[in-house]
Amino acid sequence: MKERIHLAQGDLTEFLVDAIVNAANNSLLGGGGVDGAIHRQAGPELLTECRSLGGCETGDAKITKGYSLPALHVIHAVGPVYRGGHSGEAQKLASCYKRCFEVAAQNGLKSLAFPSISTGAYGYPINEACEIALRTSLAQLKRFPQIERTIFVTFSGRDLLIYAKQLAEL
Ligand code: AR6
Repeated sequence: MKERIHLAQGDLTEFLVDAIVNAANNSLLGGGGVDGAIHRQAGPELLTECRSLGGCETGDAKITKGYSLPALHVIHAVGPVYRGGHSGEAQKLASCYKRCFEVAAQNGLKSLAFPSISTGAYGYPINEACEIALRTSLAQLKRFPQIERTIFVTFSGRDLLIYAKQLAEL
């Protein structure tokens, strides 16, 4: 399964894959961080489609087209705000990744690129979030052999090293 996981450092909005995953909020109407970057690159049609979706629960994900992005689609996932770790955050974050794979499979997608969901504005500690991201994704890749390529894209070199270390240890 691990051979279908790749790591990269850079700007998620530049990746040419079937879908990039957005670290969105419940409104799905845009924000800062990777969400802001995705909306800027995709153009205003993305917001128009997002308005029609009626928001999204924490731990769930919804798909749109990618518009002016190189990626064909955007899967908007809503991660939990980190409140110390005893408010179901781990389960909600795992659910986010799981739902992204389910939505990707339902739409016949073969390649996905993820940001590190919840680890920016939402404050999730990177080490814990990274372990959840990798473990959940490995389990989902087992379920969905048709998903050929999953890339975890980190903004910082430090985060990339954490992903590389944890992936090697799995
Ligand atoms: N490419 C790759 N990674 C990025 C990029 C990018 N262009 N920009 C930021 N990151 P965040 P969250 C990294 O805050 O914590 C928004 O306002 C960033 O360094 O984007 O899930 C939404 O609307 C961090 O490692 O998402 C929500 O309200 C990771 O992406 C809220 O923020 C996630 O940081 C969601 O917060």
